[in-house]
Amino acid sequence: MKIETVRPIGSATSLDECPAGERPEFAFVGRSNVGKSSLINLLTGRSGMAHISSKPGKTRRMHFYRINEIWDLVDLPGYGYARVSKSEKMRFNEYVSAYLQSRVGLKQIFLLVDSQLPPQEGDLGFAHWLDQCDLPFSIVLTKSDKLSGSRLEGNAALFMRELAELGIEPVSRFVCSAKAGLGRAELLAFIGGMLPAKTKKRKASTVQLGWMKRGGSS
Ligand SMILES: Nc1nc2c(ncn2[C@@H]2O[C@H](COP(=O)(O)OP(=O)(O)OP(=O)(O)O)[C@@H](O)[C@H]2O)c(=O)[nH]1
Ligand SMILES: [Mg+2]
Repeated sequence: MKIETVRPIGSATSLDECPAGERPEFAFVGRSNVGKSSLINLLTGRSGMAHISSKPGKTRRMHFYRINEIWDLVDLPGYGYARVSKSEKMRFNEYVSAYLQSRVGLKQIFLLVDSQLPPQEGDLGFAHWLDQCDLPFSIVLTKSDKLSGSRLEGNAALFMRELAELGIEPVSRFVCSAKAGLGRAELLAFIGGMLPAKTKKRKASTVQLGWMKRGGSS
């Protein structure tokens, strides 16, 4: 999929503030500092689109972007940031979980996991919660440039095994590096495959149906 246009369409810290969900939506979620905003910049090809920081907890609001006027991408605030107060954490959890559970157009949640780490309780817990809510999600292993291929595969396999032991089967699994530009084509192809058929195609089938109708009555 070629990214032609990207525009911010809003940000929110409550369900009421979210823009109307008029398009198929794809959300990026994961632990604070896992690389959500960096990956979104890689996908959109706009380096300054989502704010990146070396300090965790940078993204505090839910940020919505419209892509090619066809689909919406959502950058969610990270969970598990230790320096955020308990009450603020609860508020994050409230609006992120309310958002995830109520958007009808939400096609896929990308749960980002740091490929450098062994399976983390927080990530497994979040995957478990998504599974319990019956929400479709895929795993995206981030920062793959930081480790060797064998360590990467080892950590990835370990994470998927832990999920399997919990009876959880994600829709798909991706490996990405925002730094090395890896995983972009795969993710965009996956998203593209979930979008409705193009208007052009729909027009073609309408024409054919009209012709068939005429043919049938003569
Ligand atoms: N080496 C490497 N560093 C990365 C990669 N992706 C992100 N980073 C770094 O990780 C840090 C956090 O990246 P962000 O994209 O801000 O992470 P985030 O998940 O949006 O963080 P919050 O908004 O705090 O939840 C930054 O210092 C990035 O430069 C990657 O693929 N490789
Ligand atoms: Mg961020």
